[in-house]
Amino acid sequence: MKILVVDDEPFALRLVTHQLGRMGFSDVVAHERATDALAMLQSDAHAADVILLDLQMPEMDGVEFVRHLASLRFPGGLILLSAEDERIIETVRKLAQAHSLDVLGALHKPVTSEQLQRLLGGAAKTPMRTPRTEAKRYSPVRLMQAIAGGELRNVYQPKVELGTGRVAGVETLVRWQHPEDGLIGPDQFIPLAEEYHLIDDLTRTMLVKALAQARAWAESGLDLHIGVNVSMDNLGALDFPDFVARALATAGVRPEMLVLEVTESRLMINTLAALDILTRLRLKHIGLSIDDFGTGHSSLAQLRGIPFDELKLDKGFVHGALHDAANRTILEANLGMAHQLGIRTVAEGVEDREDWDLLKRLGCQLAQGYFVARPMVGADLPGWMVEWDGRRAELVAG
Ligand code: G
Ligand code: G
Ligand code: MN
Repeated sequence: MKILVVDDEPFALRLVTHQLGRMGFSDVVAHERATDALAMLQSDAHAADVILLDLQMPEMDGVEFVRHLASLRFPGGLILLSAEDERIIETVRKLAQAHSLDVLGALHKPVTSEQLQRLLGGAAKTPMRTPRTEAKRYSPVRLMQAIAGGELRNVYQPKVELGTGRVAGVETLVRWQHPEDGLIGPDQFIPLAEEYHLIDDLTRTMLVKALAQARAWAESGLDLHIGVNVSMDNLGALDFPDFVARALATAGVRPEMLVLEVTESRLMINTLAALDILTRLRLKHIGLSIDDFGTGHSSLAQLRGIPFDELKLDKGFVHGALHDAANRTILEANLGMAHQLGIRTVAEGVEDREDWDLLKRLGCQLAQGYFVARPMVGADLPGWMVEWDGRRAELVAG
């Protein structure tokens, strides 16, 4: 295994190289200057299987180095080393992972041989990643055909009350059933739809289907809120509230049962129009939810300006929050604030029992996530509810 160590401190560099040598790693290259290490990788991205990277360096710091590694699509493993605060190391780790780098671990300096052994032992077992293939890019014309030709499908993910286990509603999520490529997730076509002004057609198509589904559930005795995602770009068409009102009337669904989940995915282009539209939706008693709350896109300023009645805590803060003091603090603060504003709270990304118990203890009202259920086709919901009834009692007790 070829190991590259990058650290501006000659002493630290010698120490780690020595530790690696004693552990039996002989193919070690050490660089005091990040630029030299980078030059080596630029000529051959496979020059190292694992990089041990110090974060605090004068010429080029670890964050810059990570950015260069990402643009080189470095396929090997990365171990971060730093004497900085744990939270700084964690942030760089997340950044590197977001760049799709294979982060083996992050260590606080000085590192012990045991720590190195553990991380490098793991690296030896997992083969090098093949560089990720770029997501396929569809043409706007193809997407337009898909929308018009009914290739988009709705799936539904339950939102349940943490206090009682009652199923309160669902969120509608779109999928593209592509005849050749199979099932495609929204990340691969929503941005395209926004860019080419197809999002209005897409949203309206989904909404009509979701309302028909809500009506069918209501007729079989299931009284469920139905959430539909709305992009900020939908809020430029001033007839949107009227369209929604007509669609509700046609389907025979009460406006109170619909919740539009708004994410600010791109910069708000026309703020005044958006405010006009959101306010008119509220006047029609349609529910408004602020989605992905806590991320850069959705923030406090919007809570003040727009009459939201539901707040969705972003999954990035939810899963694993029990073991992350910063995320727990953010959750508590946001829940307290929503409570004072009289806004219903939903935690997204509840993936395990620990997440469930924590959110319940913190007084969050609704939970959504893999722990409860994955998104499913509408016909599967009644069957899932039977199964859920079996799990429910135990989760609610205690
Ligand atoms: O479904 P997934 O599980 O992969 O959703 C990924 C993202 O796509 C989420 O942020 C969700 O809000 C968004 N999304 C899903 N369906 C729709 C939709 O119908 N319209 C819009 N605008 N976004 C959607
Ligand atoms: O609208 P939005 O981003 O918030 O939609 C929710 C997204 O999160 C969808 O892509 C959905 O498939 C996904 N999702 C739902 N439950 C979970 C979960 O428990 N964990 C994770 N990581 N993603 C989830
Ligand atoms: Mn959503």
